[in-house]
Amino acid sequence: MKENSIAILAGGIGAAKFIDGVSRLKAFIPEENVRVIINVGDDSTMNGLYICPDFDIIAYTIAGIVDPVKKWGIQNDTFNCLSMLELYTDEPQWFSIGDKDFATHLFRTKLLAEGKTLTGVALEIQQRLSVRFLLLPCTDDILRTMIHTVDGDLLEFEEYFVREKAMPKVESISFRGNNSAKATPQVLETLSYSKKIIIAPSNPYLSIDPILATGGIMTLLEERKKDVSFISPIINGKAIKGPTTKLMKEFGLETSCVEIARHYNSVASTAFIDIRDKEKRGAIEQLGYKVHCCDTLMIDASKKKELARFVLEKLF
Ligand code: FO1
Repeated sequence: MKENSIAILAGGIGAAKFIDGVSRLKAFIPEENVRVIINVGDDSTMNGLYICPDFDIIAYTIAGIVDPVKKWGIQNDTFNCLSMLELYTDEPQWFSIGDKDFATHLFRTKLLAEGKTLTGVALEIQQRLSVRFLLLPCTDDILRTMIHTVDGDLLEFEEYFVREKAMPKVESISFRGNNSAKATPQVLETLSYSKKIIIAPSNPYLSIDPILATGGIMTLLEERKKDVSFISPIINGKAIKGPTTKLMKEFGLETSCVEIARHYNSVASTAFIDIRDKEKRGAIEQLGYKVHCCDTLMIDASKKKELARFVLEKLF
């Protein structure tokens, strides 16, 4: 891979914001030098269609068509198909898919039925959306994030996150398929040859761990630890979005960026934490990290661009 090439390990919305920031730095890093390794643990089949939420969120964001408020789904979408489905299925369609979004799932399901791999489908979709970063599912095998609640329920990711609004207390998380799910050759090549590897500010437990659980990835990152960095997904003990700190409390963990650093300690050696957590710098340095403090709260396009620029300038 070329000099300033990067591979970004990415989950949902937090990652999409950072990647969007990188996409606004074309002069700093050419698009062909940016590759994104995407979590597939949220994927599921609904109404007979194959849904890939993390891939779609990132693809729509980079293509500039993501819903600007929800940060998922397609902007200005309508929901006629969904309401007709509710009529037919006589049950609430709790996973809200818009009419334009349905086209992505129909197209993906058709290509998979024709024998294409998830990676092959991803390449078709990103080409048609004129996305010039290379977006790669972490595996072409089945890998599903499963939530074990303290009440003994076993939920698929979107059942937990959307249907139950991430309310159930979580006892543990497991990854159905991780004993057989293997990283694709494209992912292994990307993680072997990208100059730097960045773990995006996603939920470590729900979005990054499934990627690390994919056969071949953890070992590769451990070998390349000196070239791996993470961006903290929490600021001042609070998650910017989603259940990261709620999970940390339920797991009895300290809700701080220091705990995030502990979580990634075997695979990363550089930490980007928020300026509001600068007093945590010493504790993270004691874990062996090189630490940079910056404003990681990506409230608008310029903040996304600033964070991306800060990170890339520190890494190259
Ligand atoms: N998130 C919600 O909170 N409610 C939804 O109804 C919903 C629908 C949805 C449809 C397509 C898609 O790609 C994402 C969607 N999301 C929805 C977001 C998604 O559940 C999560 O943001 C990611 O899976 C987390 O990484």
